[in-house]
Amino acid sequence: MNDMAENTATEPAFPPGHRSGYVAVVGKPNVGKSTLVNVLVGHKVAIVSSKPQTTRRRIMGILTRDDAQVIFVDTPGIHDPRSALNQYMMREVENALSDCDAILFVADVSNPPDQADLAVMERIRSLPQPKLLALNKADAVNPVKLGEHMQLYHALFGSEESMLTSGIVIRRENLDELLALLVARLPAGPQFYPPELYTDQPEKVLAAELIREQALRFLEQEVPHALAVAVDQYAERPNRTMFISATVFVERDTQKGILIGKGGQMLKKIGMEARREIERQIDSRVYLELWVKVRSAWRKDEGAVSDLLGTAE
Ligand SMILES: Nc1nc2c(ncn2[C@@H]2O[C@H](COP(=O)(O)OP(=O)(O)O)[C@@H](O)[C@H]2O)c(=O)[nH]1
Ligand SMILES: [Mg+2]
Repeated sequence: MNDMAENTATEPAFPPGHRSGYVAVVGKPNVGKSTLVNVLVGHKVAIVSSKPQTTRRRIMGILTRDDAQVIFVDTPGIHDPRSALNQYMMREVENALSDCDAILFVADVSNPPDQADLAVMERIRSLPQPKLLALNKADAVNPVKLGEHMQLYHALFGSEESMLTSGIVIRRENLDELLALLVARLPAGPQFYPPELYTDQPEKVLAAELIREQALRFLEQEVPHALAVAVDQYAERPNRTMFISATVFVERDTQKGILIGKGGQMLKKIGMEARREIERQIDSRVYLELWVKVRSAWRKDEGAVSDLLGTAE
């Protein structure tokens, strides 16, 4: 017995050359961090929209290969914290940074670096972890400007820190190269998670996020920022149907009116699109029921924020 215990303790827990670690994905809002994580992981783990502040929590996306396990930690965009919600989001970024093995800084190369990119760089500059820059949205700029912007980002990032990569997520260009650069910067280590696991989010939470994604898609102005979604029931019913009942929270009666729409048309559209998307992601039939509630100024209320988004560690 003793011998066996000793044997297992001294045996390497992972094959030689295997690497693993956490990669914090940071950058200003709307540069394509979540899109990039989804593409690299090969599953939709984080919702994407053209509205800033779509990502509110840290979300893990796990990529398992024979030679490595890369755990991407998608984060809310780094921005100025004013409301309780914004403070919550910035804590999520800080937690991801304090707990990672490498940092992937994502920027939008279709625009030159601005104050917000500078703020991101200032935040990560002195951290000890290896850093990599991914320049996204290269499809959205002409070649001349692309070259100019790349130089500016290069200067901001500092060439001594890491090689510059231009990853065009939408065209899936340079992604293998980006991954190779990342993996090379991770320490030797075992698989931390079973290979079939690709996110830390329970299905129920993913469903709530997919509902919010569709609401973000169809709603404009101040409504997207005021949205929160909670799944109240998530249960398998006969005939392999998942029964999901969820509440969409807004902050004001006027927003509730917009969300429901004339004759309930808007809520119906959001519900239908969300149901389709959830069905695609969980590969099961879905019955989706949506409720709307007003919870006034929830974003300013710390208790309500942790209630609706979960408690930050
Ligand atoms: N043109 C272009 N748009 C992109 C690219 N990658 C992402 N986007 C879009 O940029 C917006 C923000 O993406 P998202 O991943 O939510 O950004 P995040 O806030 O940094 O997580 C979405 O509308 C995406 O479809 C890209 O490579 N090119
Ligand atoms: Mg995001």
